[in-house]
Amino acid sequence: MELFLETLHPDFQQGLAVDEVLFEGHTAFQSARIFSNKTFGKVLTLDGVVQTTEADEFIYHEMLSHMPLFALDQPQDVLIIGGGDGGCLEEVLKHPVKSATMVELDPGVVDISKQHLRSICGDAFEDARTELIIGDGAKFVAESERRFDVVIVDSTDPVGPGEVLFSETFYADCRRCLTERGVLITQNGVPFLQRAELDKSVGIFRKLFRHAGFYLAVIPTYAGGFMALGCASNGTDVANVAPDVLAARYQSAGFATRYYNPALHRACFAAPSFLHDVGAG
Ligand code: AG3
Repeated sequence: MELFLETLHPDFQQGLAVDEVLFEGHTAFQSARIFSNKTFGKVLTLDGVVQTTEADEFIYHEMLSHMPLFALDQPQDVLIIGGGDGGCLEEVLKHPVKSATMVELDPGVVDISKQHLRSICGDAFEDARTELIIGDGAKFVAESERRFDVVIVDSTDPVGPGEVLFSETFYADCRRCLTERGVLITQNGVPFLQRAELDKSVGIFRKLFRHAGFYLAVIPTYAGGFMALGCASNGTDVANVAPDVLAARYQSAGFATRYYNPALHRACFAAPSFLHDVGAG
């Protein structure tokens, strides 16, 4: 049996049995692999790190998208930075948004995902509301004149091409691209193993935004405990949307979710004590 061993953390590794290799190669930016595993279905890895799997992608992608979208009344325009597998985009498009713009650096990831991961992206790339821009997300938010109600950073970890997506300049540029009520959501790693990364991002959010924090979700193949998702906004307190408002929006949404729900929306902001001083410096 071949075993895929993730290379992300210095002293801890997760291994996934490789049933069948469906793609293996180099894109212009990174090495990519798609293989199947009996428990998790198809698995996408980039530079040796698990990015998504058919079995647990719903947790991550629902929590990235439905948290900001249900926190707002009729959100209009959404920007996704990264997210080339299309899983986040697919969840965003379940809402009646006007547009969903994705800026992805690596066209190779989009291509292999369309080919092998349709169960994750569905027809999201073909949706009339989708605009796919192949390019540098950091440059896009630095230059764009467009404004978005939601900006979601579905990045890789802060090594290699994803590193700039964790900088103060980048977050300030994201803020510039938000509407007054707009919400920024970021992938912020598994805090038990990547605490420094979360401290840095939340510390910057506190400087830049009126509401700054993070929430937690358990995604089995982002191994090492719960993952933190950063959350920042000047006009919307995502953690404290009134329960009846959330419930009403969720009920009228007309689609089912498998992880996200209105009770969890508020509960996932409750952090264990060892994370109470995140971002304190
Ligand atoms: N997004 C996040 C992958 C992060 C994995 N990191 C980790 N285990 N610490 C990947 C793209 C999914 N759409």
